[in-house]
Amino acid sequence: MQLPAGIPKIRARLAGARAVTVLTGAGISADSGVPTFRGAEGLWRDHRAEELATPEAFARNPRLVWEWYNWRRELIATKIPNAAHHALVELEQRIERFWLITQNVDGLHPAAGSRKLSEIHGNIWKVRCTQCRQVQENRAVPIPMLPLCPACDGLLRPHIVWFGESLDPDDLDRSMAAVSSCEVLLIIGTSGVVYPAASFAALARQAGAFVAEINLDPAPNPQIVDLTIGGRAAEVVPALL
Ligand code: BJW
Ligand code: ZN
Repeated sequence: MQLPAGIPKIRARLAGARAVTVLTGAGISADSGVPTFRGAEGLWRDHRAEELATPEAFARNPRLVWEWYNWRRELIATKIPNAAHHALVELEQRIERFWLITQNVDGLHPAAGSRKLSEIHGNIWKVRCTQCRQVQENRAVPIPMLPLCPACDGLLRPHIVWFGESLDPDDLDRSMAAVSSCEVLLIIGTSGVVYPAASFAALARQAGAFVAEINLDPAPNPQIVDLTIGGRAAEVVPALL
């Protein structure tokens, strides 16, 4: 395979960097077989994620929302991390100050071994009680309907950040600090339309970082990115090391 021309430039930046932050989106897991949100496979029974991933949708029809999550849990349970997830674990071990911010809820980064990590939109293998707010790991596939809290009998919901909900303040603070203090920001496999993650590239660049994007189908955004590489995450990311 002929490597894209930008790879040596990113390699050189990474080789000289003490602080590196990485932001990932659904595109990195697409190479493990997990469908992206805004791609052709992003629909479930004709519903878009925007219609199901809201507190209002859950209040209206918790069974429908849980059925969607059960479908995704079944699918994700069969998937494993790919070469891009593994390469980021290696990068974490090489770089003095490293932080990985993922929008993905599939748990494939921790499964690969990433530890310096914020899962800013939550994790599909955790549930939270709508009454007592206790968070628990739950790997049942499928989860029995409707799942109730063992402590208080309240309705359980996915421990995921839906549209209109705030991110965990500690995760957000940690991520903003990593974005505004890094020398290199790598943005891998995200459409960059969902906030606050969509603002991270501009924030890093304002703070003087070199910002590089890896995307199968990159959108033109030269104002906020120094370098774009068009390609599959599982091929490009390992080649950066
Ligand atoms: C490949 C590839 C391969 C394919 N290799 N690449 C400011 C302005 C406007 C609106 C807002 C704003 N601030 C907040 C909002 C509201 C809202 C928002 O951003 N709306 C926008 C859509 C306009 N944000 C929020 O509500 C957030 N909360 C918040 O900010 O609280 C405070 C607040 C609230 C309200 C108003 C103001 C402030 C919370 C957002 C949580 C989103 N969560 C979701 C759903 C989770 C459900 C679940 O997973 O179960 O998280 S949305 C969905 O999109 C999911 C993803 O993490 C997220 C990002 O998607 P991602 O990863 O980019 O995927 P895709 O599919 O879009 O893109 C894949 C990319 O990969 C593509 O580019 C492909 O080309 C590429 N690709 N294969 C490399 N092999
Ligand atoms: Zn409870």
